[in-house]
Amino acid sequence: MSKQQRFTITAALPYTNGPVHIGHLAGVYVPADIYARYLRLKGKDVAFICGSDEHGVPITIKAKKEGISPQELVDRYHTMIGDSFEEFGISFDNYSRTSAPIHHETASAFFTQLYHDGKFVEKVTEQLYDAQADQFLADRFVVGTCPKCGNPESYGDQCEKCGTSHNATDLINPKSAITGNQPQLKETKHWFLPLDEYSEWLNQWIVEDHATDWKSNVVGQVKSWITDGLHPRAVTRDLDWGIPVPVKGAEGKVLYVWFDAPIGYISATKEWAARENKNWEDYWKDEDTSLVHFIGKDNIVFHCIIFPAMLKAHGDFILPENVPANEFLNLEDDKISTSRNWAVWLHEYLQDFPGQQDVLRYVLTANAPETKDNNFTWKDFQARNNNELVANLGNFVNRVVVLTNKYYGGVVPQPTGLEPRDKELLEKIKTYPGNIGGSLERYRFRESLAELMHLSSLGNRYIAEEGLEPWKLVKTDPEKVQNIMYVCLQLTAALAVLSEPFLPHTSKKLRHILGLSDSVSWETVESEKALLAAGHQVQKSQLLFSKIEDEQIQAQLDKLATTKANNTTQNPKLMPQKDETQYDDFMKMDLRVGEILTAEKMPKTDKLMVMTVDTGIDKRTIVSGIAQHYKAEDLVGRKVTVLVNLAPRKLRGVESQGMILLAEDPEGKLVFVNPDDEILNGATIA
Ligand code: B3M
Ligand code: ZN
Repeated sequence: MSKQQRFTITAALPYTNGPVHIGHLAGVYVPADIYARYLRLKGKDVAFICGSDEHGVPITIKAKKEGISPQELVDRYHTMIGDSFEEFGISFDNYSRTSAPIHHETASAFFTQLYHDGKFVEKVTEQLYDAQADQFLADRFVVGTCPKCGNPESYGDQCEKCGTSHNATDLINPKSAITGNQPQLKETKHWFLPLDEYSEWLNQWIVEDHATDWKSNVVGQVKSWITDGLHPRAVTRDLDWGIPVPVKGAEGKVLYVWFDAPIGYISATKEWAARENKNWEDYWKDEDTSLVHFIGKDNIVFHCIIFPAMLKAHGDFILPENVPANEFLNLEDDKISTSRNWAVWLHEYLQDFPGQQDVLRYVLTANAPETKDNNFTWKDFQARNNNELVANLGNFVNRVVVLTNKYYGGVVPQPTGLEPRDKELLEKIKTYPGNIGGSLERYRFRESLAELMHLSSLGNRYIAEEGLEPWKLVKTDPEKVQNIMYVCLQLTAALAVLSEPFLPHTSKKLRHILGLSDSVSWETVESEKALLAAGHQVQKSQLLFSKIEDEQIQAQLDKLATTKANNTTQNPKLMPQKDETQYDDFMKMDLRVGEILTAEKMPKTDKLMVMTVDTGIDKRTIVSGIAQHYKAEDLVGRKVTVLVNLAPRKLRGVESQGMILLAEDPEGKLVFVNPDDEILNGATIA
């Protein structure tokens, strides 16, 4: 197989600690999907690979905050992210996950080979350690000042401000993200990949050899890191969530998430190949395969320095042909932020704009942060839909199909001697696949989408040219109208094919309306063949796009305004809202009105109060940490809310058979949550 026939296309594996938002889509998934769809249309052999990145500290932190296990957290988001990608039309050949056994095996084997080949440096070094939490502070467990740019909130492994990747011990004034304490140094053994040894090779391969064909933001960043000097990077961590380090003497250690995650591309390809009866090695070991990584700019160091160094050290794998990293997308002039809930979440968009996936795909591509950070606004979203998709593309297609039905009962008319103007347009159509494809092959997605829309504009101009409008000419010169409609139908068919990478749902609908055979491909549009032969029957028209009204946009703006108001007025110390829960899960809790019958402070403790509570169903013992807030004698006779079906647990030897609900403010003040009015003990609460 010659080069440029087989492609392995990867899209950054999303972390499963939250849903996907428009920033992720614009930066990574939409361009990657356009590229994959385009290559498939060109008849290439494509493996489009992604999956959930389920290890790493942010996942542990979030799970801890919610009081659930990391596995429960990643299960929830893996399903949610996978489902929304599918509904949105991201056409992964495989969406896998790094908790899959095949990934654990693949990543372990990769590490083991490098270990046996002596590619690591094994070192006992002093690492940051939080004595109170009894834990080493890797990656996001530690925050401090970035040694490069001075950002006071850099993480242990990477500064989000300047993108630099560093070791946690490089941070100035480090603080534990768990307790806020200043960490100590404690000795521990780790395995380091000596990146400095790859410096010269990386410089030659990226900075020199790809100086012109890779994006300048990518080459520029790589060059600056190499100039600053590459250092050995630990690829193992003292953590309990991740892939165990598969060597003796490494108990309690796991692979660094950025060591295992990119190997996830390989594991996901293996999983897919096994399912599809293909040979995965063709996609990762054959020099004729083009490997392309789609990522956001914060991932450049990992895909252009660390992962290539790993692949090189291993020796069996191909290296990326390109890493077309995008810049960031802002939302209404403010940085997208998961913690501040400043985002348009994909799953919410799909709910709020059902069936309108392609509108968002369109806007995110037209406005993609390709060479600089860009801004998404709801007004622009509405304007692009109404003025471009509805008024240009939708309008042209609708006119053509409606008139074909009106004049010819939906049958493509026979041309009656095409005039130069008609022939010129037919010739012009054939140049579009090359232009659109040429831009796509250079990763210029905005430019290629503009080309597509240009073709539709040409159609609109042609059909509405002074004196030639079919609706005027049909009475006086019906033969000429046959020519015009024939040409318009060819152009519409070309739009159906060429829009597929960008607007797959629309393309499918349009192909159906036109009854376009599956064999009509990208190449057919370039060829001499008619896309719709005279005599071919088309269906009735269906609207491809509909106007988005001001109210819909206002509703989105209101939602953001509420977020902003909450962010500014809210007590910053308040706990952020927990993740959504399901009705059924909530209904599993049996909450009742109860009454405290007796209360006694537990001896030798400050906080614990032992009470007998009448739950209506029974009288039982409940232990609660309220002794610093209430006196025993003030409790008797109080109505309280009790979670009665909580599994019993022992507190200082006394079994507590339920939980009394309490409200707690950021200062730690506790008060009972109790009904205002007199109500029967045992009354249910929901
Ligand atoms: N999980 C995405 C991120 O940094 C990260 C990508 C991994 S790709 C191997 O948000
Ligand atoms: Zn920095």
